[in-house]
Amino acid sequence: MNQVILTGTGLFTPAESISNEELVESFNNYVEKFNSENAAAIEAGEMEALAPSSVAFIEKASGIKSRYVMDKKGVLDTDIMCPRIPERGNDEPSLLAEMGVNAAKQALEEAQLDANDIDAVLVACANLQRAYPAISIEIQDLLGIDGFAFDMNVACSSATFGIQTGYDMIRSGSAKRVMMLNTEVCSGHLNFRDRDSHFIFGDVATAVILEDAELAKNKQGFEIVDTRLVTKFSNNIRNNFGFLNRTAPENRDDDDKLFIQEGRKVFREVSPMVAQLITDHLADNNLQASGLRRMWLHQANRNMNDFIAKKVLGYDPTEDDQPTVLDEYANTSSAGSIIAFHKHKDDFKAGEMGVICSFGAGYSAGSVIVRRAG
Ligand code: CO8
Repeated sequence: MNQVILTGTGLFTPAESISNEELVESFNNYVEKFNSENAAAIEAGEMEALAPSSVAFIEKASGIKSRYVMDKKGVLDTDIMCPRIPERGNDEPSLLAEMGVNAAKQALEEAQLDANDIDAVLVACANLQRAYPAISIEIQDLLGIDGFAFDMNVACSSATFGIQTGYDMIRSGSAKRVMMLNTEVCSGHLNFRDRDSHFIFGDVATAVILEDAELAKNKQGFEIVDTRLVTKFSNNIRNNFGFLNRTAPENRDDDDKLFIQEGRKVFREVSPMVAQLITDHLADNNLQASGLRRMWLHQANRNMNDFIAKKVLGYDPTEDDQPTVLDEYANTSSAGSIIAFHKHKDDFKAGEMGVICSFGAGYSAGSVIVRRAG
């Protein structure tokens, strides 16, 4: 089997950011307007008044302080509460492809590669903007890459599933160099009128380059030691958007055609599942948690990550053990663990080990053990 090394990462961050204060002000204006427009029905007990959101709740429950978005104005406009992103012509690059190309160029630079050195492109994400042609094939074309490309969706876990897919391809010899991208416009699938979830997500794109270690020019990369994936069906995080919606037009715009979740249940069920996955994965590789320099966890919830890291490490994790980016980026679905890795990997010394771990809808979770080369 060929050795595989991760030699570059890239991050595209949208220009606009929304603070909790701005988001809550907009939400509460909407609530006030709704309640006053429906005052008679609420008074008569025919309708429930909406409750306001709160900055203090959001920060305590999730750790999120702000999020980047592709369109701030539409999200904050109480008459719209949705990003407004003009449709592009078929001869223009799509939004996701454009974001992905931006992240890809950075990753190529770090890997000291040209686009035509790559022979497979994977887009692994939760929010694909169209059915086909694949966004990955469009990115392949925009960058001038030969070979092949395909899209895959394992919701928030997509990055580790994408890394394992690329790792397996390189180990078996079906590709030598793989580009794996996570392109997310989560704001397009978020119900900004839902108090329970309006604060959760943000937009971003990340990229990772995986190579056959013998070919790598960047010798300072991270060897992939091993990967492991797990899935278990659950309806607790769900989005029923899809091509069959038009066949039942009476339900086409219902809330379940956007992100919905039972957040408490997700927290309770997924956290132990992820801690067990990492613990078992380390043990099966004859590794101790004490040998880990860092964990780059999926960025959904600060308290969830503290729980997982404490369970794995056996003590309260520091910011250095388990860095947080969700305070600035919010939950960026598939991209979260890769943003954390991108921003917090350069201080690693040769031989130091870490775990990239993503988890989410499905349920699904993935663990990738890496060791700094060089
Ligand atoms: N402001 C003030 N109060 C609020 C608010 C608010 N905005 N929202 C809820 N409350 C209230 C509730 O009404 C409740 O009140 P009461 O106790 O009186 O009933 C109280 O606060 C507590 O509510 P919760 O129990 O819901 O609060 P939690 O402490 O559980 O926190 C979280 C809620 C933050 C959602 C938390 O449960 C969480 O983060 N869970 C994990 C979520 C998670 O990891 N999900 C993964 C989803 S990602 C994925 O895989 C899908 C990707 C798809 C991308 C789609 C893009 C859009």
